[in-house]
Amino acid sequence: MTQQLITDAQNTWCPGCGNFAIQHAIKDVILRLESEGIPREMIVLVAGIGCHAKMADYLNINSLYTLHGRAVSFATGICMTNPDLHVICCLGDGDTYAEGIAHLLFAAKRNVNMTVLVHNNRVYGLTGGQVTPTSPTGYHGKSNPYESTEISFNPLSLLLSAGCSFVARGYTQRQKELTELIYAGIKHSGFSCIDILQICATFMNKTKEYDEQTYIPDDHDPEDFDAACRLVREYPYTTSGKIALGVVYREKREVFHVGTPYKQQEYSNTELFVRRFIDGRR
Ligand SMILES: Cc1ncc(C[n+]2csc(CCOP(=O)(O)OP(=O)(O)O)c2C)c(N)n1
Ligand code: SF4
Ligand SMILES: [Mg+2]
Repeated sequence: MTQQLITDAQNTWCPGCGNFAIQHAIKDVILRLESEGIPREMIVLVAGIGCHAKMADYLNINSLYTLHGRAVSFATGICMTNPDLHVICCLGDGDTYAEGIAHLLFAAKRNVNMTVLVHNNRVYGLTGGQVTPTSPTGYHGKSNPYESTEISFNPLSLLLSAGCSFVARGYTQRQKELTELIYAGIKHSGFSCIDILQICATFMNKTKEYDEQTYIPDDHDPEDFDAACRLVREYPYTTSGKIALGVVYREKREVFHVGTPYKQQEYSNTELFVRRFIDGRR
């Protein structure tokens, strides 16, 4: 069963790439869901474009490659068409925090029922290590002739501001905890986003820094929004500092489309759905 989930497609990730840890964490979560009675046919993997996106080839589940930056839009369509599916997005930091940032924030605001895993290696990996919105200040990538002077986005702060109902951070060298986070994200009702500090062995190997700086807070209450805001400010992705892992924030909120004003029942009745649009235009 386990072997069947990893396809026999030729794997072209570099040796030591953190994507392997994410692949195996997802595999373990799928097996756990299956043991709970959720068949893999009810899971859809939506991938962006980049090294991370090869997950669509390497995991044997329903999956699709989309357009760079637009995966969340595709995923939203899937969620709205069949709300019974569990939708997991494997996205890059370039993908999500640059071209796709508007889609990410609006899906968070709307609380669309999907789980977004950001493979945050802090470079455009597939195209050769260029600067992304979360590349550290001072990074000398292939797209800049000198060291970058820009500050990073703090993606967790952005997500909290956008109203994301489940915000978490994982690390590829802590696979057991990462697996638990992915499971919790999928179980969350609404939009869950896990920023995964992913080792890029070729262009951004921050293993030493992350090993030394990551920790799991023992007294953080993920239902306390102010505490979550304070926690994510500890590490603004620009300077070094303590890096908290785990669920930063979670809240129960109405899920987009399943709740009012869009009733699931009406969506499944195409004629009624179209009629509502026509009536609404009069
Ligand atoms: C609309 C569009 N813009 C740019 C590209 C070129 N492109 C393909 S992959 C990629 C980098 C992906 O980086 P990231 O999303 O961080 O994923 P990683 O490779 O690091 O996993 C870029 C810029 C593209 N294919 N389509
Ligand atoms: S370039 Fe980086 S992210 Fe891409 S496969 Fe190699 S190690 Fe992984
Ligand atoms: Mg990247």
